[in-house]
Amino acid sequence: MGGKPLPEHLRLVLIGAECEGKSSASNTILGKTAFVVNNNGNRTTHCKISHSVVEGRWLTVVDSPGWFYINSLQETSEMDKLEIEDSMDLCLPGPHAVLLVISLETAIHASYLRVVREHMSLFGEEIWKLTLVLFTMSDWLGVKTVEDRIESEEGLQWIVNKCGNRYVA
Ligand SMILES: Nc1nc2c(ncn2[C@@H]2O[C@H](COP(=O)(O)OP(=O)(O)O)[C@@H](O)[C@H]2O)c(=O)[nH]1
Ligand SMILES: [Mg+2]
Repeated sequence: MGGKPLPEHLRLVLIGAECEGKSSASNTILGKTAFVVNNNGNRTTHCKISHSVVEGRWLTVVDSPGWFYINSLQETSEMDKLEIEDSMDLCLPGPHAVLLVISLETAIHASYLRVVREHMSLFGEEIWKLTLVLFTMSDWLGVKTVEDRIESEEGLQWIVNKCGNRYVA
């Protein structure tokens, strides 16, 4: 594989709407239960950092509270906005990559897309250069592929394209 070698200490931040699987994915990446997963009304309210050593490399992961998927930036509480913004500062000097977490079962209609764009604007346009889409809930796909899913959703194509066509499932 081409590209830059991985840094000795990799710092990642996970962002996205609520219930897309950010905390679950963060735990999977770290290989331990570091973050509380949403259930019975429990939700991530603060960003939180955790570390692990994976294949001999230091890994830092910041999990963040999401925005409600149909709430405009204006409708998101000031507290949630601050927490979402703080996620980038929690792993100074900043993340190597930002994972925008989207469930493969989420319908990416126009308002979902607008809400993603509005909340991403909290970090400035430059953030997109560091961002890749992390697709969760791949069990939902069945026999379809991630590529089928992207092709079927114009909004998803826009997001993936904005991330320089970087995505993982
Ligand atoms: N079926 C399925 N459920 C998942 C997956 N990842 C997370 N979940 C469930 O989705 C819900 C939200 O997950 P969570 O990680 O808390 O999402 P967050 O709000 O984005 O942090 C929880 O009930 C998880 O158990 C997945 O890959 N497949
Ligand atoms: Mg969470």
